[in-house]
Amino acid sequence: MTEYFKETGKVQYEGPKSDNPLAFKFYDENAVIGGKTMKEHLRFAVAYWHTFQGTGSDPFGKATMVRPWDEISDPMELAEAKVEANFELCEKLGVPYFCFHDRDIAPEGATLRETNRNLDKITGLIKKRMKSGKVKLLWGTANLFSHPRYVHGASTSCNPEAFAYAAAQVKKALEVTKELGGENYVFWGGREGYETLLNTDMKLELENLARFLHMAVDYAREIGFDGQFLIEPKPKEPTKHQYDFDVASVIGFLKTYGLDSCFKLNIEANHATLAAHTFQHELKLAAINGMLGSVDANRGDLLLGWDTDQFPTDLYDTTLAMYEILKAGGFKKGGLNFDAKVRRASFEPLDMFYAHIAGMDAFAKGLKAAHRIIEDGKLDSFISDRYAGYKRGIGKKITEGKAGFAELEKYAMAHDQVANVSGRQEMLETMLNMYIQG
Ligand code: XUL
Ligand code: CO
Repeated sequence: MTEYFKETGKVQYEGPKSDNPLAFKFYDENAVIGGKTMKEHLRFAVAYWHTFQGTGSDPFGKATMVRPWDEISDPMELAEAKVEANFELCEKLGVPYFCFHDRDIAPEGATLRETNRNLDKITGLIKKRMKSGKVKLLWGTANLFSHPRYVHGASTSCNPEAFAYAAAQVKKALEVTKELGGENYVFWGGREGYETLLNTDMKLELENLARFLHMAVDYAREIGFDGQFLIEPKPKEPTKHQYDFDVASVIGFLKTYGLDSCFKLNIEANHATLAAHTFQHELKLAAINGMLGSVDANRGDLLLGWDTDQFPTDLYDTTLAMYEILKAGGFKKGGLNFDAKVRRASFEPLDMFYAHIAGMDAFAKGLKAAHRIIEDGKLDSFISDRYAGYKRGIGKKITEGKAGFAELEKYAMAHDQVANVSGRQEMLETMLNMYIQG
């Protein structure tokens, strides 16, 4: 078997004092935190698209990535090489999962039939490599946005032929995901949005999107796929307005069309910030609605208005994300998928290792800090004390639905000097710093 990443062996945990950039400082997969190992808590996944399909090209320049499979020109041979490279990378990093789009793992053929044959062949190869059980599939999805047939969208296209093709593609992607034991199936609305309402029937497009998702749910039942369906919100890019804008709009959409019991959300950090929310906001909103499914772990750049998909290294973000995830009971089927790419100038294969190690360590540190916050209980009790008024007197009547405007007016007439106490934001931010510093 070819070894693709010869510069690195299995990445080891060396602890916080190590200065070896190819070792973990905080991620010790067997360390137990709150009754679960770090590996069980964090459920890391490698994203096939960025890691094995990313070239470093941007609108201003060509590919820069130097990869050990660069010499292979036959598309199927290349796909096979990438399968081997994926398992080698995951095993060396100790990442237990990977995620893919159908078109990441196998090339399109001249016809849909040939494309499906390519996919079957690579699926067979992946299945063989998965036998050791070390690396599993967190989720599969279909790429319904790259090919020009999806120029007007897929399930929200004005063209029913594109709708039908997308249905055939998702049908096959569901079969492949099931075959590989995928724990979830993701819908990210690639081009499901619009550029201008001057040419768009928004009502029909939204209804068709809902019809499409119902068809997927029905088909999953038919074939016995019991993975979790996930929707990944994003407000813009590639379309000006994406229908799955943010957590709030997706929950509203799912409820409107009777899909809320079949879906949870896959929250991506950079998509949250593009929607002008924090990552924590999106996680919290999904969690309090019982819809926190999985996470695309990355980060954006506050100075840039697009999806930079950087590896997550901000400890405030990882701590607050893990705080929300732990408060929601931890991941069930979901995990932390590094939907992240190395920068264009980080073009050597070794950079892929540095990047994943950085992300894994940042989340391990975040997990530890979040666990301390919860164990300590000070933050939780601060919040519960802040709302304690709703546990007694008039507050209790409000939350129990026992007071209306007339009674509240009577109360306010008798208590018209409203007294408040400080929100103590700066004190709490200092506490957060202390938890992160450990
Ligand atoms: C695009 C994005 C996708 C989804 C899967 O911004 O995040 O890669 O995660 O289609
Ligand atoms: Co994503």
